[in-house]
Amino acid sequence: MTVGQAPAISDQEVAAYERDGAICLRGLFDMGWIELLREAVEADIAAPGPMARVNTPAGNPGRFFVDFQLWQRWPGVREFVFHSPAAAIVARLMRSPTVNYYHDHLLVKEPGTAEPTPWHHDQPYYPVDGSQICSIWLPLDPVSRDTCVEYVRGSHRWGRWFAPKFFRQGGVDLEVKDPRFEPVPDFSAERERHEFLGWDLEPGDCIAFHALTVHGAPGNVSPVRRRRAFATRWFGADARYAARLGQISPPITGHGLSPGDAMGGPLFPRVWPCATDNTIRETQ
Ligand SMILES: O=C(O)CCC(=O)C(=O)O
Repeated sequence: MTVGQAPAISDQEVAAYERDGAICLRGLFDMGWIELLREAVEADIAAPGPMARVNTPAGNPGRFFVDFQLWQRWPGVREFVFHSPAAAIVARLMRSPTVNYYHDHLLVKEPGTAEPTPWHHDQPYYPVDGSQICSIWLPLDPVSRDTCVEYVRGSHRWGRWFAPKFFRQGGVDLEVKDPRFEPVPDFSAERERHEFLGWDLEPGDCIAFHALTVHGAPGNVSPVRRRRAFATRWFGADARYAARLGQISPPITGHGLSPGDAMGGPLFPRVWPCATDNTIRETQ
């Protein structure tokens, strides 16, 4: 497993992340990391955590399973958080001198799952302000473009905040009262108005995206292929704890932070710079 120096991320790739709000990075995670996560994911499906949910109604084909905070229960995931190339990747993309870990989100769509992931962006779910919040969406199975999460190019720069939805049954509103939030449009009906980004991915590839980039995903219509995705969320130096009016997700409590505090402490640990050398080289 590559704990040492990871492949380079170019200035052009950093600029593409900043411009588009989502970027595909090829082959940055070797199969050792993928196997470690697959093992943890199977253990988690067999013994889910307290926030796990099945978003497929009983009787429907397939199964859309989600869970959170695997890093707190499975040593392989903790190893990934602290020692994989992920922290260095997001430090480089966010141009941040430091990275703290936020949380993880497992999203498994078994073969034949019809439920889409509703259009949304992530930051309205979070009690966090700041522009340096980045996710890595890491598929543990091959994913084709027509099963991949799709991103609305540049939407992180619109200055709009859309009301969050639970993922169950294609999207159910959270109880939110924040006057900033507007209803999320049906972007599937606005194909002509926007550019949508999505990719064919192999295990080892990932998508890095900004917390305000609008995205959604189709079901997994493959009759045979699973779609196991492990998403991790990371803070840069400008992230601050913020009070939100209404529900947040995931509901992480016990951190002791007050509005305006930098994100940190044992629940949001510093992972970059780290003790091991997993520096991402800077190239032209
Ligand atoms: O995997 C999916 O279906 C959606 C992923 C997602 O919404 C996220 O990582 O924020």
